[in-house]
Amino acid sequence: MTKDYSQLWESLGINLEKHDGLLTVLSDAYKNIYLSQENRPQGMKYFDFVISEVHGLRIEELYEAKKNKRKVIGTFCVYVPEELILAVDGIFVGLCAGAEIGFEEAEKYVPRNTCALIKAFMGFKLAGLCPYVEMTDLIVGETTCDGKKKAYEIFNDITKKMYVMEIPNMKNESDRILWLNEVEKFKIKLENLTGKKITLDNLKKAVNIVNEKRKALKRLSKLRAYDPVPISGLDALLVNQISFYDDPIRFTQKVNELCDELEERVKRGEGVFPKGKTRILIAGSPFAIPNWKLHAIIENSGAVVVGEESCVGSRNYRELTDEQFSTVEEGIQKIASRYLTIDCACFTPNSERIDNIKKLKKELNANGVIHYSLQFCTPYMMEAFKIEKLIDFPYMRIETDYSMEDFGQLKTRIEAFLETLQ
Ligand code: BJ8
Repeated sequence: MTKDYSQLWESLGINLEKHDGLLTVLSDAYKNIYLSQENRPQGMKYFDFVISEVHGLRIEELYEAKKNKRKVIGTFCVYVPEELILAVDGIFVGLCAGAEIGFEEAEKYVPRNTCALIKAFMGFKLAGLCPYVEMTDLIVGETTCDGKKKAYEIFNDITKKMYVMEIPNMKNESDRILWLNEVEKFKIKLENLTGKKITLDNLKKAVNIVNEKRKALKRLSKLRAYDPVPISGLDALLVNQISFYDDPIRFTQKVNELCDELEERVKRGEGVFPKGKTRILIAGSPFAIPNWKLHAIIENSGAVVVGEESCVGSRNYRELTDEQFSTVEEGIQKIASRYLTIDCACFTPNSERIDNIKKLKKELNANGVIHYSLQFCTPYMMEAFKIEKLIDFPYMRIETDYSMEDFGQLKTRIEAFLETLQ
């Protein structure tokens, strides 16, 4: 950290003692997992800095923005349209958490067998460890899986800030109408919250900002198709995770700078690992910061992760919003239909997801796919079985959580899988 933020944290009601402990654990984990990697691109220095300041400088930026009457809107799902938040000059932040923290507190509100992602976002808040939640003016949930739906009711009792968007479970014409209606309602909610109207001009600008961010992430993804691969899976994962926290314009610029450097590496035939490494695509549940476990295991077992078919990955940036619209209503329609292309396992049927996995595996020249589901995440656990029956390439299913207890066992299984790919 560049300075002492204790006063700021204290003003947000953060538990300073526990928070210090959290930062120490995080910084040690980061050193061990990230800074120990060899041959990292120079462009990762910015992302290292962002992580070192994730509860510091970024929180201070949000604090300053709030002083200038800007609103901070927290989200948990890639279904929440960032474009509308930016159009009212709001700040979008992801609130999912990827560490086993505050679980004891969370389990006083939700059953033990709730997925780690839900217990973590509740736990961070209940343990007084999340400055982002404290910074928010509105927290947007969505009716995706049952666990989230019910957790949001409880989270609202705790925070009094929840607004929930109804996400349909299917993609029929009536569902499209329902969803368009929800996006329109969200627009009104944001306008009322901020006192700012969404105009054609600010909506077009916002759509462009988010499209540029997605284009930069797509560019990064494409560069991972090369052999030797110019960036590790761990580093690419980190960039994707930071996309939910950083200022979008600055982030896009930094990702593009990183990609310029990676393109040079590719031209020189240089990689972060030697040519011919076994290449893995991970598919499944999201990876919230600091959930780096699976990537770390795979890359410490002699393979490289070349892509994530995940909401912290391709599901977040695959589709752009059509920028050709000439009224606000038309823009809202384009945004609504773009979001309905997301192939979350909460939908039924969700056959496009299998096609997307096949396509991504091919594009990234992956040798095999590891399907990762968070334990108790029924939608992804179920789809993992279905996918297995419909593909003809090497594939393994993993169910895990945020704990390190199964680290050894997972490493053994993954090493055995990798051996079959050689
Ligand atoms: S669009 S994946 S971000 S809902 S892991 S809480 S599904 S039990 S996070 Fe998700 Fe939106 Fe879908 Fe993506 Fe439930 Fe599963 Fe837990 Fe999950």
